Amino acid sequence: MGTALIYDEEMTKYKLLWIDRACKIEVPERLTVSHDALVKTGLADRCVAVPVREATDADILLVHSEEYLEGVKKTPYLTLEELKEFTLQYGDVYFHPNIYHCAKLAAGAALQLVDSVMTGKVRNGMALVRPPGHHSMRSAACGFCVFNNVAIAARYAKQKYGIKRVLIVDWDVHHGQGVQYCFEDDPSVLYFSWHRYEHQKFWPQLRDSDYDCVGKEKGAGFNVNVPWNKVGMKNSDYLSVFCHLLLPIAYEFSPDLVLVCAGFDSAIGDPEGEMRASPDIFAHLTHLLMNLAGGKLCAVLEGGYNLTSLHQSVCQTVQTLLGDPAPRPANLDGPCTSALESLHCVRAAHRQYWSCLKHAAELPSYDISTKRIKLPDSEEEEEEERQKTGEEEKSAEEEAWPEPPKRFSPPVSTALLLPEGVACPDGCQRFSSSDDPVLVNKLREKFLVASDDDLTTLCSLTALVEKMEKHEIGNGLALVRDVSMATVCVVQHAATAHRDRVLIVCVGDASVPRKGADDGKTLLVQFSNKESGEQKSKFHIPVCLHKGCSDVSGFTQAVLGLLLPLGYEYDPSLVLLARTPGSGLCDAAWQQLTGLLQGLAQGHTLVLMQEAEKACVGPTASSLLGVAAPPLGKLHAPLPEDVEALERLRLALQADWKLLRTTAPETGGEEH
Ligand code: Q9C
Ligand code: ZN
Repeated sequence: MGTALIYDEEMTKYKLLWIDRACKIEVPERLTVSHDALVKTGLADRCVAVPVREATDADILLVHSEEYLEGVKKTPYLTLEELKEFTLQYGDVYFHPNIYHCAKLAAGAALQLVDSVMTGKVRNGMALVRPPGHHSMRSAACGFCVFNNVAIAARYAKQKYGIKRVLIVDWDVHHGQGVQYCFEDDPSVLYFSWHRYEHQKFWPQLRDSDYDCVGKEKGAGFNVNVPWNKVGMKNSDYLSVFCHLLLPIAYEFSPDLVLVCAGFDSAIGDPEGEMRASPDIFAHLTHLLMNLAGGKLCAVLEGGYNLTSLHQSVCQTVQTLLGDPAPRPANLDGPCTSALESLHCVRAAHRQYWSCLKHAAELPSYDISTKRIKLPDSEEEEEEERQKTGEEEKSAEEEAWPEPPKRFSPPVSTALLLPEGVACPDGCQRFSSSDDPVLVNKLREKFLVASDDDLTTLCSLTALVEKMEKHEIGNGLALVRDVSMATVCVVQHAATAHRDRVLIVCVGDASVPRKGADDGKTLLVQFSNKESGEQKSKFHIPVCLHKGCSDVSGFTQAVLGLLLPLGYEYDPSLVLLARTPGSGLCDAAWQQLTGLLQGLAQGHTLVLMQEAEKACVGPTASSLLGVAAPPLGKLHAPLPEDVEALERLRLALQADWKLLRTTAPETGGEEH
């Protein structure tokens, strides 16, 4: 199943017709450079081109008032002076004789995307649109937005397809207040937004954008705001919020559809956002959402004003939607203090609504720098303030950043090493290697108890890992007699062949000897129900769940809040996922794990399963091929003893692993 790309040149055919400092960045080239880049990289060709359509009055009225629609309808016939006048009612937006037409196409594009995904024509997709939508309100244009494309799409999807829950992820650097206002009392639409806030000093300067605006009445808990109080947020800050806030809530919510307000002004180089996340972070943000809602994800362009960072980010997003492995994320040096303060506050504000956050710390008692500041009351005061703080008109300093790393999509996606008589699922390659007698002898010396059959398997495994190193094969699955022996063999091979780091994830009680293995070349995370006593090393992390992995909620919590951040910070070049019988893990949770882990190590995951687990070959192979895992359903509260144990573990490890932090150090320093 493919990826839809929706674009129409018509949406480049309006522009700012007068001088307006606030609006001059919203240019037609935003769309042309994005689309050109998709064409030039060959990504556009790999997508299913879906035509736009005009949203109908009925579509638009799902969100907007009749008076407002009627007003906008007249704009094509206004003179320049009248257009300026019309524009003046609203903030930071401009009108043009062709913008009504484009706004109908933008909203219609979002609806076409929803239709393509909901009818199963494609798995997911992206719509490149202008004007953007998330600031526009029931009766007002705002922030370059005319109609609220994504809000309309959410209402439309619920109405037309009868779906119960929609998740809207707004990773644009501005707060989509229009989306918030539309759904703030509606528990069926969960709205998440992070945004530059600076204690309410940044546009749109709303009290409503702060972390304590959690939704109203029945919708309380279904509006999640992450205010950034400093500029310069980086990859670590974004990933921390995903792992410790958005994903746990999203999995608990269990959406039927994910809509993304995909603005890229949150990337480095953007003059509005002034953040420092690299364009390739969007590959990870996208990937991390792709196993929700059975993979039904619709991304709709919002902001993004640095043309270079914009097209790079768009390509990263689309390439990930197409299923190509994400590049290894760079510079994950942990979240900054200000980001941690924000994260802490949001988690505290939402702990009463989400069982995954029950254990989150309460609001910080120290003098939080997230306190709101007094806004200047008048423009004169504002000017005074500016002079005091020496804030000059910022010269558009051109920031340089490296091109996003090359993304490999190996000629063979998934190779399986299966005993004779076990069928190879469609789409995978059955892996066979001829025995290399020299290697067999070497292995025989190391594995004295190995049978001839075992040695053949180990030999093939070694060859498989080598092909993964060379990016000839993406990922693999081996069904073996002895998972522990196979794990040791792969790790030993990986250690000698210049593999820098291997993340070993064990589900069940495979015993992996750790003698002299705490040199950082491997990180072992083991899920089981065996109490293991003291934490011994930062590179050996036993995760004990009372019912093993059979409690899906506890397991999911451990994967999202512990394994993923550890994995991202460790940044392995290979992930070994070993599974032994009796783990109690259901197929859906296993597939979620397999899917999520492929965001690491450029998708190089090698799954090792005991022969007795052969019923699981099909589901595993499908996850490795990039098919979205089935939803886990709405999650109940995890066992309190598991939550406590996980929290203890996280606290114990956060000195060594910065991505595990969810609160700022008490000093609340000013430094980044
Ligand atoms: N420098 C979108 O990204 N101007 N809209 C703010 C403060 C309005 C952004 C001025 C920015 C609107 C969709
Ligand atoms: Zn924006």
